[in-house]
Amino acid sequence: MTKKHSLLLIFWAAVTTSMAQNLQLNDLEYFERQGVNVLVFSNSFNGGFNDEKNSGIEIIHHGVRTVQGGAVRLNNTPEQWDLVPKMTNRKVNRENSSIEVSLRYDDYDFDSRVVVTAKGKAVEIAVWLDKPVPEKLTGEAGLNIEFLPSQYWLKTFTMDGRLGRLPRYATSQTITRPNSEKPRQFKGFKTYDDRGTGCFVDPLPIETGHEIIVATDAPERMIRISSDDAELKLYDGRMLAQNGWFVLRSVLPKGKTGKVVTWMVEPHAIPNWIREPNIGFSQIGYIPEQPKVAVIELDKHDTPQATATLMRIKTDGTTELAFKGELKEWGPYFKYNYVKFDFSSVKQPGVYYIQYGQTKTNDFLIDEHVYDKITDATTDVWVPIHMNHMYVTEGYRTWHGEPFKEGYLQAPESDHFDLHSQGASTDTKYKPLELIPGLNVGGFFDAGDFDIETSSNINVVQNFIRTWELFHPQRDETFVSQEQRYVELHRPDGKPDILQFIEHGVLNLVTQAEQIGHMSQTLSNSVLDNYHHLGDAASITDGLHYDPSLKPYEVSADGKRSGTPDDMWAFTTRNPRLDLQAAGVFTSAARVLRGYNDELADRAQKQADRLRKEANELLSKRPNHRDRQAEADNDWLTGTGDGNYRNVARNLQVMLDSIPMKDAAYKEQLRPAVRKYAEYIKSFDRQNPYGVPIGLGNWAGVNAVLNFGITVNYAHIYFPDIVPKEEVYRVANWLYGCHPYHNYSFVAVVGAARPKQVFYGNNRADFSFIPGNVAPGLLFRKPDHFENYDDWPFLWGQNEGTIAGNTQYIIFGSALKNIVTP
Ligand SMILES: [Ca+2]
Ligand SMILES: [Ca+2]
Ligand SMILES: [Ca+2]
Repeated sequence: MTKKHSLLLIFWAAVTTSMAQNLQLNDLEYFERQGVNVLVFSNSFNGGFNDEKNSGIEIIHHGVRTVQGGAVRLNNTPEQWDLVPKMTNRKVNRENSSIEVSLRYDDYDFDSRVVVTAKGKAVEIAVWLDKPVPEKLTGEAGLNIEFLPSQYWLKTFTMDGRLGRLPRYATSQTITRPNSEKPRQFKGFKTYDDRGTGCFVDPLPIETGHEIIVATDAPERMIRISSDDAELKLYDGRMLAQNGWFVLRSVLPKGKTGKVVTWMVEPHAIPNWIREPNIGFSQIGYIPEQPKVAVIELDKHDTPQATATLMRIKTDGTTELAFKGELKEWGPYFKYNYVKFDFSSVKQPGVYYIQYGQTKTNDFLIDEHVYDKITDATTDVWVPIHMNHMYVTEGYRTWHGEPFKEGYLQAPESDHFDLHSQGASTDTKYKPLELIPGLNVGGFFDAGDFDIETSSNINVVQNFIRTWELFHPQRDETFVSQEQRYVELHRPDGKPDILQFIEHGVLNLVTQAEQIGHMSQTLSNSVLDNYHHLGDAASITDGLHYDPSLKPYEVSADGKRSGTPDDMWAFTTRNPRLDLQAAGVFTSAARVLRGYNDELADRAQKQADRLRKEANELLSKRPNHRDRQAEADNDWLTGTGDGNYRNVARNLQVMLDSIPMKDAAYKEQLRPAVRKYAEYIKSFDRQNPYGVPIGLGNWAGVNAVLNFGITVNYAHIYFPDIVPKEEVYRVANWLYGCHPYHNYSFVAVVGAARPKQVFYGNNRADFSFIPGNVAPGLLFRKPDHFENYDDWPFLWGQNEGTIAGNTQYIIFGSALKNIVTP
């Protein structure tokens, strides 16, 4: 090689290295350098729930999505129900290394463009206007970006050289302004109760200036943002809403067009940063005979080790090598690489941890009894806490008083929030806002909110009935008195808890059928300002009947009525398919409750017969269209078509469930379908390193994973020769820690060494959890990122437990316990 050539090579090597340090627009259409991803509307705002804190310009900083919400917004600190821009266009310009999005607010006929351009290690974010900001929005519309509080609180920052520290709790200052100045919120609803003042609260900035460096004390979080043409203002979004983020914004100037605001944003990158390996394993541990395979998630710049070790912690506290094994490569899945560590050969009961390179896991058990208590926290704690219309107490703590004592009003016509609506007709004998008597009885809170979602409550009762009929759990750890409307945890009362839960669910559903005439869509909040309630459920409403003849906040002389329109509503638009579902569950409930509560069993049977008859009549009047999906599903089972997996699994589940009621010939007929299902189970080993159906939706996929787990369990119970026992551990492994992002258990379950610490329960403002909860799990952010925050509970798509999902978990767990410890 000549000297000239080698110099050229050195020159090119230098250019490539410095290029590699710069942000590059990659094939997945985001800006990337090692340790930093800048996404520009890979995920756009969602119309159903508005600001889910998952959209706009986002930064994934050393593996954690710490910045989002970059967009033109209309508020200093946008709340969930503030308006979000609709993305009307997205253009990727590879020549300029830029991404341009067009944003529109229909409510204000306001269009803007945001152009993000790579400039060395930074991106320039610029707002362009073809027409000036509308009069109504001047001073309100601005370029915003949001920082995840749990990753930024207690970190230092400088603004134009002035020092500060981001606060752990929000205590900055606010002003009030006339409601007329507040930009419209979702469908015209209001997130706040102004207590008759006619004013809304607006936070004041913590700091203002032209250059901010956040997290000067934490290189993995440090970001420098500067603007020559606009003032930067730093706000604390938690002043208005506990799920708010730190917000940096620049108000768009009045009367200007063209490039109106320009920011330079430079996220610091730790040189040659490589993400620490995530060793996925079951935090609940393993029984000696089960397969034991850890899945190790590796940065794409990481070089896989050849081996990993399993260490045993002896009873004297010293450790010894239990097993050293070769790693098997699985390969890439989205942004990471995966290898597997199989230590199935280790069967000696004991306390262990896995060591891979420098990374050690926490310890876990290998023992016969690791699955014994997996449903106890859910049945003994989570479920009774979600019993509506009851006072619920545990030891010294009251979880909530008796909610909604004033009952439920007939909903007027409404295009509502939380995906609810009421049609023009009430479909009942009640006038809009008339009290429907008796509905404040029984039922379960939906999830992190407090409505009774009727179809979910039907699922809940079904799930309990299936659990009861299959396993007859006699567990009695809960005192339930319908007469006293009182529930006490950990106090046995001589009655199996599951029967009491079935009774509680049926009480609400049967009363709906009796009082409304059919099933409601939901019993839910009438006003948005109490829908986001965090605290005692009994304080959501004032407990007094709403009387429109009184002024708001005024109470009648007899103390029974108030002028505050906070009463809950029953949404009653008739849905005969929902009525049929209810009829089905009432029939099973009548069977189960017979001999336990005959009066309720009779009521359930009566409503089952009536609803079935009426629903079938209503449906027969509808135009008759063939159910093509059912046909396709059937084809799948008989091996002649593709079908849809979810339906197939559901249908197979129904067939498996009916085996005990049918003869041997029926069971034999199912063999081909179960064989096909067994192949289907195996197909997940090729789809992803974890071997379960991983969902990519806006709600992480735990329901699909649990459904899968339940069907696998039942297929094994009835056809162990086709679906062997080792298959039943797939879903358990996933739930209890063998999954991407981190290795914490998604279930706040008894026995797990490291459960998740925060969930989106109704106590989420305390960064806590309700024991026994199951998180939705890994939320997929386009184009290639899985996420489950364990320091920030507020994203429901990854952290909210639901009553239907958690009772589904009880079936899954009961079946698994039954299989592994007969
Ligand atoms: Ca709800
Ligand atoms: Ca009991
Ligand atoms: Ca009230």
